[in-house]
Amino acid sequence: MSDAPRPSVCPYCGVGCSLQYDPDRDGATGWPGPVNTRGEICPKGAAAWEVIDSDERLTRPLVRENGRLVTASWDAALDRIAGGAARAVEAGGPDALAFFASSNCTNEENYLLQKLARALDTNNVDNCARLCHSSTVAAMRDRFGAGAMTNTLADIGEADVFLVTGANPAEQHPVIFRSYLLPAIKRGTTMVHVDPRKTDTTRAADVHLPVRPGYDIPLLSAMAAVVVEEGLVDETFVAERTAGVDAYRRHLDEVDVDANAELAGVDPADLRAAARAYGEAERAAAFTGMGMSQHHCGTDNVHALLNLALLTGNVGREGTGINPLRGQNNVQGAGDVGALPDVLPGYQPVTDDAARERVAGVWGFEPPAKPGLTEVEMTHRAGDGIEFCYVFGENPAVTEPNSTRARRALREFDCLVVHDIFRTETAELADVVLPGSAWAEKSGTVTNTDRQLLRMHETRAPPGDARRDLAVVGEVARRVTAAVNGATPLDPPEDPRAAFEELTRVSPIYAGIEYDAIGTGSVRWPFPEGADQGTGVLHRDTFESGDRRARFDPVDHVDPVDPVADDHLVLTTGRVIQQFNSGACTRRSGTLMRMRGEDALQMHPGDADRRGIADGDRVVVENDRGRVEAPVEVTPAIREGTVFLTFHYADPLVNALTGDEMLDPVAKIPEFKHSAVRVTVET
Ligand SMILES: Nc1nc2c(c(=O)[nH]1)N[C@H]1C(S)=C(S)[C@@H](COP(=O)(O)OP(=O)(O)OC[C@H]3O[C@@H](n4cnc5c(=O)[nH]c(N)nc54)[C@H](O)[C@@H]3O)O[C@H]1N2
Ligand SMILES: Nc1nc2c(c(=O)[nH]1)N[C@H]1C(S)=C(S)[C@@H](COP(=O)(O)OP(=O)(O)OC[C@H]3O[C@@H](n4cnc5c(=O)[nH]c(N)nc54)[C@H](O)[C@@H]3O)O[C@H]1N2
Ligand code: SF4
Ligand SMILES: [Mo]
Repeated sequence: MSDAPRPSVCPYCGVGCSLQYDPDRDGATGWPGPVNTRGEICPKGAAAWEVIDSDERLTRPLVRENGRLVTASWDAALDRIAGGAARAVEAGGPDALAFFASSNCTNEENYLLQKLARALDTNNVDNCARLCHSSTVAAMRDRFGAGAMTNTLADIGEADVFLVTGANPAEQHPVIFRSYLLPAIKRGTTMVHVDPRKTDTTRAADVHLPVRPGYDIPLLSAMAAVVVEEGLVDETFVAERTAGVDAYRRHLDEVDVDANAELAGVDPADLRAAARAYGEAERAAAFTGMGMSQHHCGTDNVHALLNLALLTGNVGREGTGINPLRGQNNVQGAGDVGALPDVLPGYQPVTDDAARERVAGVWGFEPPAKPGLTEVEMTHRAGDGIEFCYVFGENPAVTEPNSTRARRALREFDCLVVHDIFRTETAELADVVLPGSAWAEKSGTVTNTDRQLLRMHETRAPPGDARRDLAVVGEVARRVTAAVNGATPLDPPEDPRAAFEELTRVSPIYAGIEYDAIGTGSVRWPFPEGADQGTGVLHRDTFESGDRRARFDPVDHVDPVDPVADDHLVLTTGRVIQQFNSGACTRRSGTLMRMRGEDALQMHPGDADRRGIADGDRVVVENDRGRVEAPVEVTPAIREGTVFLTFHYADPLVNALTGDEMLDPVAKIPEFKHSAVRVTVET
């Protein structure tokens, strides 16, 4: 294959910038696409070619022999996988199998992986959206009928007010921040930022509420109470488009704004100013991120935000809405195509008889009706009911909570398969490792944060014996369904166009979209008949649920899981612009490592003084779950009592400290944003 430039999609975040290979630079460069219309990109996009070119790429399959991973032929590796799956089903039935799909991979690849799970008669398939916006999606689907951005990047600039909570788009969604949010702010849009830290996003804010981690519900309820107190309720919207306002108002009557502000750790006057700004705005758009979603009350956090939006009529018009900024380049799509344990493609519940029958009409077999397990639950069942696990493009040894327990569990599987492009920390624990293709080595579609389907175009062949991901999943599907007793044999197409065409026949939200029509542009779901580019603003006259009304859902604060003793600090975790998630790709980029190669624990000067810690000191951060060491960055940018580390590194492995004991009861998301820790100077 020639290196002729062909536009593709950045492999990193959910913004979905178009990239292409530039032979002159021998690297990636921005290409004016549907999102980055001027070809603008961030440092990760600019360094994305280093993933392709890295000499650490997996080029041969590996199998474990006598405790060590050794190179093997594809045939031998696939035989091991088929044998492992057959043994697991023999011993424990189809639910002894587990599949981790990949939000970094295409719709077609994920569609095929979830179909494989279901052909094997299990719904044990999930993707790392579980650790991410599963709570947001649960709350939004419940109330509005769709778990996706209500609005589009093109219209959010019409907002008079942005309410950004638990998100840091300046670093995590840089092109959205620079090309969509900042220009509006420069034109006069007011921004309220809710975050325990001052970040690059906060610099553009008019009001900053440095919330205590885990206390978003009291904060949002107090904002709603101010809206009522000051007569800022959108009475027409509430009367016509909502249900249950009386109970919600009674709930708000009980709210003491000052007491809630104190509980949430913010200045009551600032909270009132934020509420007033949001309530008075003709159009206010909310953006919500991991600071909201990654709590054991993550679903309720988002319910509290939805209540505020309904009370002020900020849904269903340009420049309003609830806009979760999604994670990877295809985390929206991985869910859309059914790589989730409770829904089929297009979010049709597995428990819905009619939906299963419809799907069976295309597949020729009926998927199982019992919802499967979620990612953390599947890990917890390793060696205890689940014996075979296929991990596609994820690195749970670094990214799941309570790493010590997670790594022990990953070793417990009788057969752990890792299908990746690098020999990751998870691959080190595997029985079989399959070398796949990176972003410029595959074609297919991904769905970005504002529901746009974008096409990736292959520029190069994968290195060595590595194969295209769709071909790998296809071959695994052929071998495994042939080996497992009672499975429906699959012989999937290796052409993404054909896979996409089948997907559009199975998934109602993608119905009618044509692969070729996407071209180098985009098409947005939902895609009603006769649509040209799909639907922009959702919930205009009716909610996607089919109802004209959405209900209010009063929620109460629940205390964080970890009790915080006097000598504890609260650890919250997150990201920086130069690194991505487990760092599997960005830690292998020389350019990005030069920009940010070491992690540091952010700590407030007051907390540092009390412990005799100076900027740059190495400290031990520990709790009952684990212990890590890191240098300290003393900074007033973080609220007192709170410390912050990223999870981008295998060392310090911050997830050694996070908990998996109590998951969100609805979305099963773990608590990544609140752990009690002790910090001491290393001796
Ligand atoms: N550069 C970069 N970009 C990325 C990624 C990356 O790793 N690196 N990952 C991608 C992925 S998978 C995702 S999901 C998105 C995530 O994007 P974001 O949602 O922006 O991610 P985080 O940095 O985890 O969390 C955002 C903010 O929440 C704050 N926070 C912590 N606790 C609380 C709390 O209790 N309440 C509130 N209100 N805020 C709190 C943190 O201080 C942090 O600044 O980014 C995507 N983009
Ligand atoms: N403490 C803490 N932990 C967290 C979070 C947090 O905020 N704090 N955030 C959570 C969130 S939001 C998320 S989304 C998860 C992310 O968790 P993961 O999905 O486990 O993390 P990634 O590093 O994105 O893993 C992607 C893997 O896919 C591989 N890969 C990339 N491109 C391709 C490809 O084209 N083909 C194949 N086959 N492989 C590919 C990479 O090498 C990498 O190993 O982490 C969660 N963990
Ligand atoms: S903003 Fe996101 S999609 Fe765009 S170049 Fe940066 S990492 Fe890639
Ligand atoms: Mo994520």
